[in-house]
Amino acid sequence: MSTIPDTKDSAEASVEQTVGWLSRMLLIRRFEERAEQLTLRGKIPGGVHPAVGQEATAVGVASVLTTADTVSAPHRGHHHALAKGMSPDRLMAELFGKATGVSGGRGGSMHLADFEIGFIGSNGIVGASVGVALGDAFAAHYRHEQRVAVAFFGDGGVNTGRTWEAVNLASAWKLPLVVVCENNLYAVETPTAEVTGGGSIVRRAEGFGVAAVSVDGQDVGEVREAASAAKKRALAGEGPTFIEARTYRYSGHGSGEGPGAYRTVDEIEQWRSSRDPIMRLRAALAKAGQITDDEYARLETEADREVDEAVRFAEESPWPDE
Ligand SMILES: Cc1ncc(C[n+]2csc(CCOP(=O)(O)OP(=O)(O)O)c2C)c(N)n1
Ligand SMILES: [Mg+2]
Repeated sequence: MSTIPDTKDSAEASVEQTVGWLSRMLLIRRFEERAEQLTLRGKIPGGVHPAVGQEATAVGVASVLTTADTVSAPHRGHHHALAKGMSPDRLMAELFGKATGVSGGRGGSMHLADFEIGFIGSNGIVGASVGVALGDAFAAHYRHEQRVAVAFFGDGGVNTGRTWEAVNLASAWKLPLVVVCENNLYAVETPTAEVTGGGSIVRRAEGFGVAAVSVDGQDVGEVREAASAAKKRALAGEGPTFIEARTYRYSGHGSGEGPGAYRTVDEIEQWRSSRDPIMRLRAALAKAGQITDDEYARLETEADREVDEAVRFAEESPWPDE
C-alpha cells in the first residue's frame, strides 16, 4: 500500500508528498465507489455512508499527523481511516463482516478501529466522535505526550449538545484537540443552514474561546495548512482549534439513495465538475509540470489494483466464528 510520507508539522511539502496525497485520495474514491456497489449487490451487509467527494478533508488533515497523533471519526469514516493509514484489505474485510477485519468483523462500517495506526474509532452517534477525541486529548495532556487528537464530525453534529460540551472542556483545559467539522451542507436530507441558528459555525466555535477557521475542504493544501497551524498551536500548549472544512458528498447519505430528493442533480454536478478535490490537485500538479497524463493513469490503475486486492482479501477471509 502506498503511504503518505510523515510530514511532521510542517506545511511545506515535496512533489513526492503531494503526489502521495493524490494517490491516497484516488484510493479513497475507488474504495468508496466499490463499497457502495458491493453493498447494493448484497456482499456488504447493512449499508455504508460513502465519502466520495470528501477525500481532501481527510487527506489534508492526515498529511500533518504522525502515528502518535490520533483520529476519531463519525458514521461516515472510511476516508478518515484510509487517510490515517488503515489497510484497505482489513477495512474491506470489516465491511464484509470477516474475522480479518479491523474490528474482527463485529463492528462493520461504522465501528472501525486500529490503535496501531492511531485510529481510535468511528461510531454512529452524531457528535460523539468529538467526545472520544477529547478523552484522548486529555490523556495526551495528562501524560505530557507531544501529540494531538483529531475529531472529525459532520455539520449535523453542529446542532447537538455533546459536540460543544467537548469543545468547551478542551478550551477550558487547553487540550491538544483538533476538531474538524466536515460541512457537506446536509444532515441526511436536512439542509444544515436551515436549522443552524446564528448562521456561522465558526463564530459558534469562537464563542467557546477556541481558534476557529473555515477552509475550502475541496482544496487539500488549504485543509493541510489549517491542520498544520492547529497542530502547532496544540503542541505549544495553546489549546484546541476548530476547523470548518466546506465540502460535499456526491453520493446519497447512505448507499443506494438516488439523487434529486432533497438536492438537485445540477447542484451535485456543479460540485463534481468545478470543485472536485482530485481533479483540482491533479490540475495543479500538471500545471507545475509535476505529473503527466501517463503518471496520473498509473495512479488510477494502482488505486483500482489496491481495491481489487482488498475485495479479494475480504472474499477469501473466514467468518468470525469459523
Ligand atoms: C445522536 C444521533 N441522532 C440521530 C442520528 C441519525 N443520523 C445518522 S447520520 C445523521 C446526520 C448526520 O449528518 P452530518 O453530521 O452532517 O454527517 P454527514 O452524514 O453529512 O456526513 C443522523 C441525524 C444518529 N446517528 N445519532
Ligand atoms: Mg453533513
